[in-house]
Amino acid sequence: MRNFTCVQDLGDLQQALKEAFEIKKDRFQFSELGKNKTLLMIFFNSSLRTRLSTQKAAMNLGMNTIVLDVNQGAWKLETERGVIMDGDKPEHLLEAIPVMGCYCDVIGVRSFARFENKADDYNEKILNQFIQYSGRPVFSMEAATRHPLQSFADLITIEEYKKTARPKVVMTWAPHPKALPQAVPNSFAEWMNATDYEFVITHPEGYELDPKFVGHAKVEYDQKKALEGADFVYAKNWAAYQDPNYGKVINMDRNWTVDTEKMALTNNAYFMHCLPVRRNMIVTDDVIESPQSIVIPEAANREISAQTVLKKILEGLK
Ligand code: AN0
Ligand code: CP
Repeated sequence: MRNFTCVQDLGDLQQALKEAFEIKKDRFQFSELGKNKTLLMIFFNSSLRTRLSTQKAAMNLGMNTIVLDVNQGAWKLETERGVIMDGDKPEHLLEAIPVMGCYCDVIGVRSFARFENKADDYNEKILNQFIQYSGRPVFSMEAATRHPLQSFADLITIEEYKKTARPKVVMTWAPHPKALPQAVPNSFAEWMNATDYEFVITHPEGYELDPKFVGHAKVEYDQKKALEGADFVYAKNWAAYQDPNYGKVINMDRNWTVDTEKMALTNNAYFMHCLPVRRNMIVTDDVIESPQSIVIPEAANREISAQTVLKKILEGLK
C-alpha cells in the first residue's frame, strides 16, 4: 500500500481486519519492520488520540517518529498559489511539503475541513498536495472529508463486540455548540457501506451528508424510530453539508442528545463515539459511563488500526 486516505486503499477489507487482529494478539511481532524508518506526523489541528496512538503504533513497529504542530512553532504556511505573500505567512506549503519529505520515510497528515470553500474541502486540497509533492507515502490522520484510521478502529471494535453476524448499526447526529467537519460521519458511513451490516443514519432535516458517503444506508429522520433494535449506537455531531448552509450549525436541538431513555429503545446497544465528546450535549453522563459504553476500547483500537496501516505502508516501501 502506498497512501491511505479511504477504505478502498486497504484492498481486501476482511484480510485487513485479519491482519489487525493478528497485530492485536502480539503488537511487537513486527518490531524490525520499521527499523531506521522515520514517521513524520503533521498536525494542522489539535489531537489527543491520533497523536498518541499513531506514535505508539510506529514505535511498536520499530520506527522513529517526529511530530510537527504546524501552528505551534513552525512558520505559518500559505496554502494558496498565486498569493502575494505580504501577510502573516512566511512560508508556502509548496516548499514546506517537499522539505518535510526530505526528513522522513512516511508522512501522516491531520488537516480538517476549513469550511471556507466546499470544493477545496471535498477535493482534499491539502492532503492531495502532500501526496503530490512530498515524494513519500502519505496517510490521513483525519483530513477534510474522511477519518479512516478512526473508522478502521470503529470497525475493529464492532467486530469484537457484535453478537450477530449482521448487527444493526445506527449513526445518530447529536447537538454540539461549534461547527464540526463531516469527516468522521462520512468516513464511518463509507466503512459501514463496505460491510454487510444493517446501517441506518439519523439526523434532523438539513444535516444530510454527501450521498456519495451515505451509499446504501437507510436515512431515517425520526431518531427514536432509527434506534429501535439497534445493536450499536454511533453518535457524532457534524455541521451542515448541503448548500447554502455548508459548514454551519443550523440547530443545537438537545432533544437529539443520546440518553438512557433512547438507549432503552435499542437491543441493549453498545454506545460508541470517536471522542473527544461533549457530555450532556452529545451523550448524557449516564450513558457514557454505562457498561454498554465502549468508547475506551474503541479509542484503544486506534493503536491497532494505525499499526495495521503503517505495517502495510512499510511493506510497500521495500
Ligand atoms: C473533530 C471532528 O469532529 O472532526 C475531531 C474528532 C476526531 N472534533 C472536534 O474538533 C471536537
Ligand atoms: N478520535 C480522534 O481522532 O481523536 P483526536 O482528535 O484526539 O486525535
